[in-house]
Amino acid sequence: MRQAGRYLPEYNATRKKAGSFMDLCRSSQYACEVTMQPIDRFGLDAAILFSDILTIPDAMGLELNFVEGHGPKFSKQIKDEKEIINLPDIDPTLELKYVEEAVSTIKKELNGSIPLIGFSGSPWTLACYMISGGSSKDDFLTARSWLYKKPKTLESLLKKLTTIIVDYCSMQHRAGADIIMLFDTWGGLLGENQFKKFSLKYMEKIVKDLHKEYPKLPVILFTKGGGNWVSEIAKTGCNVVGLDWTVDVTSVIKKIGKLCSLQGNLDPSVLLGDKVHIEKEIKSVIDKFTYNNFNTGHIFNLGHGISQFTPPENVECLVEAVKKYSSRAI
Ligand code: 1CP
Repeated sequence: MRQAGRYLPEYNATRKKAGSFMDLCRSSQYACEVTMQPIDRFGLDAAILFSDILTIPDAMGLELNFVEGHGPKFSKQIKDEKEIINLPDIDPTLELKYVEEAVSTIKKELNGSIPLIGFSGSPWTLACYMISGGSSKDDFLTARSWLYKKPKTLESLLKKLTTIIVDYCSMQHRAGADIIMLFDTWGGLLGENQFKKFSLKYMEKIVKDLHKEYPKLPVILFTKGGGNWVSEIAKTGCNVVGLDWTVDVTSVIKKIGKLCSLQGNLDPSVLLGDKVHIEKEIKSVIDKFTYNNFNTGHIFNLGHGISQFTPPENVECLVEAVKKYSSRAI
């Protein structure tokens, strides 16, 4: 959840050296350097590749830029079926070779100490950005209008992205990623039927295709705002369901039992509070996962991205509290 990022002064220094955000992602040395920063500072139990979900649309020719204070913006926007047909069927081992190089550089640096998580955006979440031309102030209304105005066109884009994402995640795994996480950040904007038809179906295909080739590869699915659909998400065959902080963990455990492990659930804004509250909230999250001797596993994590205004010492406090209370839970 952006464990390397703008809340760390050392990240800001490397980003400045790199030039732009995309230059940082494209350099395997810099990407490795920032991936290792939170590991070295906090002693975390897993590393996550430093990159972004928008590398795929960038490689498909949409040209990604990060404008200071405005978030991601593409030079081109997908407007109709013809443009989707004209989008290249990219081969990640060529157009996204820099990600493969970043993964293998990080893997070497980690030297087997902790696992490395690779990732991709979900097809629906990538489509949201591609159709809206970047980040959105209206909950991706243009992309959501396609659900009803141009469902077939939307489906052709989702299908194309699904194939690329399977290849992209396979490439990361072969280069050294031990786990793959799919970020379905905007799945929660969908109604139930639309979620199943336009997001879940494609994530399920990705999980199945990855497991066909790599049966033991753990796959984490995280749908922000997907608390109502945890059972359906768990039934895709994924190994872990990521939870945001709005879900009722006890009812999630009752629904999915031992089908999957769970990850997440801490509200990132807790880290803006004082240390007494941080420790109390962490204990409370961990306690919920020990309900009724539930023992299929909980990966402690935030329920979404860390705020850039988080004091790094509060993350230190988080790590200490997780170690204190989770050792008690084992
Ligand atoms: O200027 C900067 O330095 C940019 C800040 C930043 C960072 C640190 C961005 C731009 N991306 C990242 C890294 C990043 N993004 C990681 C690295 C690994 C980690 O440490 O966790 C990952 C996994 C992502 C994934 C990502 N990017 C998602 C899915 C997760 C989530 O937060 O929901 C999304 C939606 C993006 C798009 C994106 N990239 C960056 C920003 C600020 C955004 C959100 C834009 C928006 O919609 O408003």
